[in-house]
This record gives sequence, structure tokens and C-alpha cells, in this order.
Amino acid sequence: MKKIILPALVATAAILLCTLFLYMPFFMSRTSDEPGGDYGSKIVLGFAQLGAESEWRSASSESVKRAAEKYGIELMFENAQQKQENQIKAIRSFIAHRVDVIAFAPVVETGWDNVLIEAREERIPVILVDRRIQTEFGDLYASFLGSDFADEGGKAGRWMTQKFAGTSGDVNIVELRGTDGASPTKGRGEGFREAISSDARFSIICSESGDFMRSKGRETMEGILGEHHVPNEGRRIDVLFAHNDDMALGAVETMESRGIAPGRDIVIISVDAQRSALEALAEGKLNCVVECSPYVGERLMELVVALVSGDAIPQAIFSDETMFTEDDPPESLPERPY
Ligand code: GZL
Repeated sequence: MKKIILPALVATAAILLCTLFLYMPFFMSRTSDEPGGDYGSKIVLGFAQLGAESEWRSASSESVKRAAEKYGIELMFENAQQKQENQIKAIRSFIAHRVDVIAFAPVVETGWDNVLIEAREERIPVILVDRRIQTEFGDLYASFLGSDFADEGGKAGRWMTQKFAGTSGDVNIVELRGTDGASPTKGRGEGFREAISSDARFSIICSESGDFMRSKGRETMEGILGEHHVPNEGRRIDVLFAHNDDMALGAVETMESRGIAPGRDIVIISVDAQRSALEALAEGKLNCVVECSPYVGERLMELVVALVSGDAIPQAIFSDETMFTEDDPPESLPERPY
């Protein structure tokens, strides 16, 4: 009897094992038809945010966190307080944790090759969010998801030339730059200069960095006004171009403290179009606000899922953006979700 049962048991076990190995990939698969579906084991995304320097940055972080929740993706989130060494440390910790994908907003363009080569060697794909990097290697990141900064600067410059069309005399411009070495600072500055280059009346008489921060925008504008805006001595600022809302609103505070009417005595153009800037636009304190969208969280999660599923993704994805001006009725300005 034993001679029959034992071989039958062994044969049954062998058939079961073969079946299990045959269907194993289906049990291990992470893909799911719907976002937030059950991927089997959760996808883990490491996100190295650059800081919390502005209203825009806070909205960007909120967008990523909400989207990770919605897509059922486990998020390891680090805030680098605007220090590159902290972002590099965070990326290294993600590599050590063997996350599925790394995403980060590079605080500056250079100095990323070594840590991204480490990620490549561990075969962990990287997505650049918001800001770009300079590298001679063509395979250090899978995609860039963000804005066309030169186009944003160009929109600001073209609006200004239209604003002063039909007037005569020089137009003195001061610029509050973002963080030096950051891709939005470079792009917006270049785009703005290109747009105004055809008319010699326009000159940028002063450019200083406010590091995308409201406090630094306020402090920096104090010095600029003291040196360049003394109308009874013939020194006048006609336009402020601020690379983001927070610096523009800091400058507005300084102007008001000195009896200068922002948006009337000095035309003010800013970039981001976050809630506070749209409110200031409606109050007539800003004249033009170019949109830069921070709400890329869901798009990012779609890219993460695609990468983990082995699907190809685009090299670069740009946000659709517009511009709001003093001519827009306040009630037409968009609500910001956060
Ligand atoms: C632009 C982003 C900039 C915002 C600022 O994509 O990197 O950084 O314009 C933010 O508000 O600080």
C-alpha cells in the first residue's frame, strides 16, 4: 500500500510546486488597474524636499503628501531646510532603505552626480521634481516634472513691455532674484531679460537675491529703495520684478512702511500665483502674477507607478500655466486648494 501512497504524494507536491512557481509573478506584481489599488507589497517613494521657504514650497509638499495617500504609496519625506548636503544625506538614506523610486527638488543645479550615480548603481530610478540639475551624464534621472522657468520670465517681461507701450522715457527695473544657482532663478532671469532686450528704455538697475523668502525680500528691498528710489533726487524705481510671490510681498511690506504705494508708485511683477499674491493682486498691490504650479503630486505618483511597473515615461513633463494681471476682475482669480 505504502508503495502506492508515497509516490502519489511526491507527484502531487511536485505538481503544486510547479504551479506555484508558474504563477509567482502574478502574486508578486505591483501593478494595479486603479491608483491607490492594492499593489501587493506597497510601493515606497523617497522624496527629498528642498525646504519650506515659501508658500509655493508648502503647497508643493502638501501636493506630494496628499497624492501619495491617494495612490496608496508609502512616502519617506525629508525636508532639507534649503541645504544641499541635507538633500544628499536624504537621498543616501533612501538608497540604504532600498526604496522603489527617489524623487527630489534640487535646491541648486550642480553637485548631484556622485549621489545620483550611487542610486543608479543600486538601480533605483530618480525623478526630478520642480527644479533641474546640470550633469554630463544622460542617465542619472528618469524624468523631470515641473515648469518652464524661461517661459515664466518671458511672460513677465512681455507683460511689462506691453504695460509701458505708448509711454516715453527710461523704465528703471529692480530684480529680486531667487536662490542663486537654482534653475528657476536662472530661467526666470534669462527669460525676462530676453523679453525686454529689444527696447533700450528698459534697464535693470539693480538685481539682488532674496532667496525666495519673504523675510529676505523685505530686508533686501529696504536697501534697494534707500539707494535707488529717492525721487526728489531724481532716482526712481519704476518696476520690481520678483522671482516669486514671497519676495514680492516682503517688498510690498517695505514699500508701505516707507509711504510708497505698491502697484501704483512702483509696478510689481511676481511669479507663482499662490493665494497671498492673488489677494494682493485683487487689492491692487501687485500688477502681474505669473503662474507656476506646485500641484504636481498626482502626476508624480503616476510616474512612480509607471516606473515600478516597468513602463516607459517621458523625459520631461511641463505644467500648463497662465498669468493673472491687474486687468483680471478679482472674482475671476482662481481659488488655491492649499
Ligand atoms: C519654482 C520653485 C520656486 C518657487 C518659489 O518651481 O522652485 O521655489 O517659485 C519656491 O516660491 O521657493
